[in-house]
Amino acid sequence: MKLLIASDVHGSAYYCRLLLDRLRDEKAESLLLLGDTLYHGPRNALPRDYAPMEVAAMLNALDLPVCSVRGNCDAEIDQAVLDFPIMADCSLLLYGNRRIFVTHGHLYTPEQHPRLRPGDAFLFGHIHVPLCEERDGVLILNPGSAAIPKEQSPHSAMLFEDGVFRWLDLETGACCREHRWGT
Ligand SMILES: [Mn+2]
Repeated sequence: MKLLIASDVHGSAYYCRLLLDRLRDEKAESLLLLGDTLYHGPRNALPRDYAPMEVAAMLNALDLPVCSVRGNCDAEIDQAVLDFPIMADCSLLLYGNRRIFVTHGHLYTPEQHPRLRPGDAFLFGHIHVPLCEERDGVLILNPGSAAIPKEQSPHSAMLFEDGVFRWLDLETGACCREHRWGT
């Protein structure tokens, strides 16, 4: 399974298009979104080519499984225009005997989440900064933001395949970081 993981598209048609270019070029088999997909949010400046309905149309047209959790900027009306479920506050992915706890990051945080075992991972968005570090044996992961990166980070997303996480710069397609989680 090759999975593309992205967060915080915030209605940018430009960066959504780059994300789907990576999805195609990398031949990813599914797309996991970590929330804040359509609405820019009142505290953010408008991202490049802000066009929430164009983003919805691009995502709805994908011919592969799209999964998402709900971000703090995602509301019922966003769900009404998206063809895949976005309203869950968290979800779990199983990878062998490991669990990946998936959430946006405003309700559960790396500091506060249901107990995970060493070897599990906590995957979130929300802070718009890529992250890869281990805390108490739990791998803390963040793909960064596709549209509104913060702290001088690139517009980014993350690939997961065969126990390896790779961070991609959406504008160049280059891999900017890699973490081998093992099998
Ligand atoms: Mn956000």
